[in-house]
Amino acid sequence: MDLYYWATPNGKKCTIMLEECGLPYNTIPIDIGTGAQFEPDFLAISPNNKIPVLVDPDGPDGEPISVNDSVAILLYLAEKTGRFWVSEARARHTLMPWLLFQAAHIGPMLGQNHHFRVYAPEKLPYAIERYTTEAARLYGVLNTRLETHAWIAGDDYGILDMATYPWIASHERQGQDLNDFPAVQRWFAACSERPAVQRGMAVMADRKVDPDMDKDKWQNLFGNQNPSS
Ligand SMILES: N[C@@H](CCC(=O)N[C@@H](CS)C(=O)NCC(=O)O)C(=O)O
Repeated sequence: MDLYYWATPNGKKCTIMLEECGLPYNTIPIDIGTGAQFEPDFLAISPNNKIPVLVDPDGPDGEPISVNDSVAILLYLAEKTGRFWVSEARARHTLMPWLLFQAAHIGPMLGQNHHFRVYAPEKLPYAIERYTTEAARLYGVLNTRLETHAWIAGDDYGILDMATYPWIASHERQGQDLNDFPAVQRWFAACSERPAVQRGMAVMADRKVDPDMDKDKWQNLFGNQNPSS
């Protein structure tokens, strides 16, 4: 399988899952700082010009398939391998809202928080305050869940933990102190101990987005422009 990747939280979710499943994979770097996400070949498999994308030569019908979006990739791999998934209906309907909580809240809000705290050329107090407060609220929601459950979905470690962990890994840059969220801290330590999580987080770690990127890179990533148009 080929994973089109850059070392960001959404990319790392997938390397963690591939490592957890013991699946062989190639990582194909898509340098989102140089605008590689806008190249026509990449847009053909990623219409929203984002990493990650997984290309599996052996899709469900035996034909190649490409899957874009990190959560869709986690679900794809869980279905393909039968691992880190819950087949029982009640457990699945408990997992899905939390998976959407990750996709719709944890990722986008912590991403915006990160943007205004780290990458914005102008430090806007209103935006920093808004997203840091929202991040703290989300950490609180997670903390309440983890006070009564070992893992986010319940008793078992799974794709929900893999989806959330790489975002929480940047807690300091999001202005959050894990001492304020003891259950998240306990869960974070438990995830961190897993060898597959360590391997997944380390993939191309030297290729992460540089907070001190130059103007061109900044424009590619945040300028809302398609450099190829
Ligand atoms: N919902 C998508 C979001 C993916 C996403 O935001 N990818 C970022 C890196 S983490 C990206 O490719 N950014 C490039 C750009 O916006 O031009 C997912 O979970 O995969």
